[in-house]
Amino acid sequence: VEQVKKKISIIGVPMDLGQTRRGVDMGPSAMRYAGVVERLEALNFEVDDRGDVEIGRPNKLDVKNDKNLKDLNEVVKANEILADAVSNAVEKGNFPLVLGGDHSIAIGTLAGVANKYENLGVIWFDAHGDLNTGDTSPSGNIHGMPLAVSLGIGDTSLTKIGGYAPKIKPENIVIIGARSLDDGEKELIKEKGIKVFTMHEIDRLGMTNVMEEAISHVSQKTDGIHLSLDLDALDPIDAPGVGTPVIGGTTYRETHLAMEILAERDLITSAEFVEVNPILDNKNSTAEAAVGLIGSLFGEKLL
Ligand code: B3U
Ligand code: MN
Ligand code: MN
Repeated sequence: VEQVKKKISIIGVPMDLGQTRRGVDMGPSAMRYAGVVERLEALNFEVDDRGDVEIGRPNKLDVKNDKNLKDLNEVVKANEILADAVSNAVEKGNFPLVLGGDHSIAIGTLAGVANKYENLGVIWFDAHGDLNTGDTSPSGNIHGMPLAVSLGIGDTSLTKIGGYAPKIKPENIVIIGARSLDDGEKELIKEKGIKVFTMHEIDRLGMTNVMEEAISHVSQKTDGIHLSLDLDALDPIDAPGVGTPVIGGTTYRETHLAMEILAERDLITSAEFVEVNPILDNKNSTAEAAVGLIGSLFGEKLL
């Protein structure tokens, strides 16, 4: 019997205002160019590409305000629009697949998803914690803050996006691949008891065990799980086209395996792939890696 597959709504978010390296706004185009729609259609999914969310331009870029939140107004506006688009997709019964754009867009994605669930789980692949606030951030870049914001921590203009806060609970989060955490982030991780599998645990346990533990942690009390994958979780050798590469990340193969394990368990209910920057890339290889990972997440097999 042919299984009825969920329709996938693709939402592009050409956002580059959550950080200061231009070009990540072209991430959605690069992933489309790398064949994301065709790849999913080949797996017999019906794909509805909703196009891109509109992003405003400030008159002057990267201006730090007294809150240490760069380009705050434009980031807020775009995330409100994204939250609506994602929310519509979920209401139609579709699987929202969001293509970034910098990681500040996770604020809007989670705002659009989390109120559809009693207890949304989050699996967050990243070299970073993305747990800063304007008070702890060394950069003022909002892409380093979305996980804190979704916990309801930070400036209310960000935490109230979508009209409610918090979106998620600390015990329903797992971070995988971390290797660059700021002091304030480390404190928050301890204070909230957030489960983190750093590169140390991945080296020690191997990706299979990390995924088993991560899934058992995040699937206990949750009724849906969002996957947020920052391409900088991967080693810069395999994903050079990212704004803040950090040496010593997961390999393409390991990350693939993680996606395959998630596909086998069939637990992921929404996903986003972020921080692909074609300007910094080597012949679109990072977008191609992202699309390969998306294929595996949706059940592509080698044989
Ligand atoms: N933690 C640093 C660096 C950073 C965060 N996210 C990325 N880079 N991609 C910050 O600015 O918050
Ligand atoms: Mn990130
Ligand atoms: Mn990152």
